[in-house]
Amino acid sequence: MVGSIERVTKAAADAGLSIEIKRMGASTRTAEEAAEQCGCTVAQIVKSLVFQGETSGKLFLFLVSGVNQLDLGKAAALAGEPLKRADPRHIRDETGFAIGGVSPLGHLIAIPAFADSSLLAFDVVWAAAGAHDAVFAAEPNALIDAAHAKAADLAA
Ligand code: 5CA
Repeated sequence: MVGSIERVTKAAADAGLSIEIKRMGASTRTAEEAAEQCGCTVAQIVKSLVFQGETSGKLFLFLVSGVNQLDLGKAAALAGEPLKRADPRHIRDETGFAIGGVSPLGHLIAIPAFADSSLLAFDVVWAAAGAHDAVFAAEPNALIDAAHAKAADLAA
């Protein structure tokens, strides 16, 4: 997707987060693949999961540790409405990213975001950077701030 990686770079810079995007030359579509490529634990991979409000139709972003499952009840309580998995095309239209490369940063349209507080236990976490082989490392607090996300208990 043309411009996706550049959007992540710009959003990070605009938020004062210094990142270096790495193209791995191999798939980082899943948390397991990303961990293998980054040489980190799966827990240090930030999944960027997009859900849709059943009432409003609005999208919500949940940044979840690779080892955790999003608790939909907790997520719905934070969103203020029941949630369902978002349609991949809708995700692409609003974030500008295809599934497997959805980044916490640089969406086309601002999306309310929440982050799994268990990510805060690490010195460094890795997140997708807009393509299926692109990642970047960041200190979790700095990443969560740059993503304008609210840290919360999200894990099932
Ligand atoms: N690049 C990796 C690690 S940073 C990554 O993007 N992982 S991810 O977990 O954030 O993205 C894959 C996620 O997309 C899956 O965990 C799954 O929740 C979601 N997903 C996969 N297929 C679909 C689909 N058809 N519709 C909606 N979401 C999907």
